[in-house]
Amino acid sequence: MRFLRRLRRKEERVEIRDVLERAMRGEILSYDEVMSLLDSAELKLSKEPQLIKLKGKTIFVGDTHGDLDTSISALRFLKEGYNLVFLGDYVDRGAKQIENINYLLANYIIGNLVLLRGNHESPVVNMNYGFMETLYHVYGSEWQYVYMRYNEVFSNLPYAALVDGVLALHGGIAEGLKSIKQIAALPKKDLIPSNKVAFQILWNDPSESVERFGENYSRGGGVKYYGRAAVEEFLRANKLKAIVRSHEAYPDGYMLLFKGSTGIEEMEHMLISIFSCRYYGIPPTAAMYDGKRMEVIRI
Ligand SMILES: [Mn+2]
Repeated sequence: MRFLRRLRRKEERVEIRDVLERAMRGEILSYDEVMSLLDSAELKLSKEPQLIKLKGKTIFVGDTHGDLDTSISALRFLKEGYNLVFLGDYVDRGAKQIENINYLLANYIIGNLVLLRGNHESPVVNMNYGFMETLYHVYGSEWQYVYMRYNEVFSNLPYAALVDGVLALHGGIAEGLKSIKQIAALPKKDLIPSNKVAFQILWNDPSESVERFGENYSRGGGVKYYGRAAVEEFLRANKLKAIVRSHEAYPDGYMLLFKGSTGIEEMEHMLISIFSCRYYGIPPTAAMYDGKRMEVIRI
């Protein structure tokens, strides 16, 4: 694949600065431009730890799924001095999948936002829910090289972020996950991913109807529901206050689960689920956390 890819490179001279500017304007890039964007993104992402540690006021953004408007709207918080953590699922389903992921990667390359991995940042999912097909329509006979390259880049995205006692990840905690140190030790470049803990971090859903873990048949093999006791024990063992996750579009754009004291103002639940893509008929929602207080915001 690597050899083929090199063969496909044309002689077009690409200035990375122009590529980044075009991506940040939401323009579709040529084959050589997108390859150069992906090279730069991978170079930086490959050095990221699997568990990103941050301090200070932070905005968490849920699934965007091709919703470029939400991503643009969220980026303004960087200028206001917030950390910005996206919880994954940038491609598939929505109207501007390529524009959305390129916009985020370009901003990531020049800035310091955090892009976590979602279950759609994997070829087993994005070959079926729109991203592969979209690349085919835009890049014609070269689609497969671009598609492969995006997924290689996605396999470098970190799985979780830790901000003042709050753990952010796409799906949630996993059966067999006892310590956040295990997250930090997860393998990079795991394309599917094949690691069971990593897979569940991307796929699992919280549920008030199970105590610890139960089969999540609605999502398919290997996916679990995690319940109150699992969350409580995990938070206590890791001296954490709460979990922020995405992955499910609740009608109000967010949902609080597992009532209990967290030590965070405005948050009497141990978990908050947020969703930020406006194509689901829900208000696009994010969470704002300053180390003391958690607030739901519309973006
Ligand atoms: Mn998801």
